[in-house]
Amino acid sequence: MGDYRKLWSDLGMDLEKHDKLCAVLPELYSSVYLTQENRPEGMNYFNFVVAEVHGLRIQELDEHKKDGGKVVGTFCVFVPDEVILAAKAISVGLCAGSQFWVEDGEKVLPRNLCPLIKAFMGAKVGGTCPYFNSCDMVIGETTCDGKKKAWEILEEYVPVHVMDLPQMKKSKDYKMWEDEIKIVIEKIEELTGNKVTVESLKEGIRIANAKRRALKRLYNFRKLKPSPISGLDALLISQIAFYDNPLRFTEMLKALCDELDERAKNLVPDNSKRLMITGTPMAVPNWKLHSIIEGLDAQIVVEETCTGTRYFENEVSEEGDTIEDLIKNLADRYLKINCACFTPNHGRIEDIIKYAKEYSVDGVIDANLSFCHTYAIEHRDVETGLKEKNIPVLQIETDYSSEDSGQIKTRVEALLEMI
Ligand code: BJ8
Repeated sequence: MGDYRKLWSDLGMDLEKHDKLCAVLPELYSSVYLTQENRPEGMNYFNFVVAEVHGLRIQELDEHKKDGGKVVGTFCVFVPDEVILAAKAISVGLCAGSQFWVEDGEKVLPRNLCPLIKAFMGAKVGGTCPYFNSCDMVIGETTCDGKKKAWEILEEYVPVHVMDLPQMKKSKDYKMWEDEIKIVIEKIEELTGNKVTVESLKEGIRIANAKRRALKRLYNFRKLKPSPISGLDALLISQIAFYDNPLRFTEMLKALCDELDERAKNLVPDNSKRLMITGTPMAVPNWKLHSIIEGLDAQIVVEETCTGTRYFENEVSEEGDTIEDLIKNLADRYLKINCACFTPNHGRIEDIIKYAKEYSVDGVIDANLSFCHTYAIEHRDVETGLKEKNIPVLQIETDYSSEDSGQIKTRVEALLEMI
């Protein structure tokens, strides 16, 4: 990575603390990712993105801001990127996946809280995330209680707009979500000074749909036996989707998929077990479970998570002549996401069972971040649904620390022996 200290300092970051993060990340990445054998050539682009994660992309955000553009941070796959794109702003996903940020998060939040929330808060409070410090505004949402209350504290550090996400999917909730999308459009227009028009919103929809299509194509390769790409690599690509330039990301992913097309012609069957991960999102650089599991005789072939299928399934329709038509299309697509914050949430169990079949999985790991109550409670339904189909399931509740890695490995080994 080049020298970006001036840029980071201009962003008001704590350089000394940030140096500590920069010292551990490359080592972690190289031990988890670069030790994999026979990776597709197309992964070189994604290696490069990680190597420059706090460098080149931040410089791009800086140039965009110097040209009068705005940067908007998000934390949830319910926030419609299409609207941000339509106002010519850049959207970056700010969910954080490292234990490094947890300590600073705990300075303002209770310790017994989901590590994802503590980590994103710590990244801002400690001044160690250049993405956060590039944001002109962040968009929160009323999903779980932890996030909902965290916005009140985050507002002391950065302008926050909170979208009121319904918790049910009745017809009135669709109407409510349409209203929330209208409000966020106004907010973003106000921030950027750019009007969201039918044409610009359609363009935003096209860009987001193309990214979804490319991710879906990637996931389709994972249905093959064996998958021509590791679960670790697929996870990394999904994580990068949240902050890379969407047009470039889509092109690079398409190129990787073209390479996988070739690979798919010469697959050598193996006996590794095929697993699905379902549960809470894995924000970058949370590669903990994937690296433990794929270090054993198993391959993760699908993630029913927000850093997996929930991010790209279902496209937004481009049909319509008015902003209202397009807003309705957005609401319809986004409310198809099955997050445990909704009640009831039977659609998620149906999705899990559908994917288990489509990806020919031998077992499922229901992986939830500690203190995430909605997903923890929903485990019972996940287990019941899978048991009815005779699909083994293992529940793992964990955080970002490595203390329980040995124990997780033992439990996954036991699952693999059983299947
Ligand atoms: S759509 S999963 S991204 S809310 S922060 S709920 S892990 S306690 S992230 Fe999420 Fe949107 Fe739903 Fe997806 Fe639990 Fe932690 Fe809350 Fe979390």
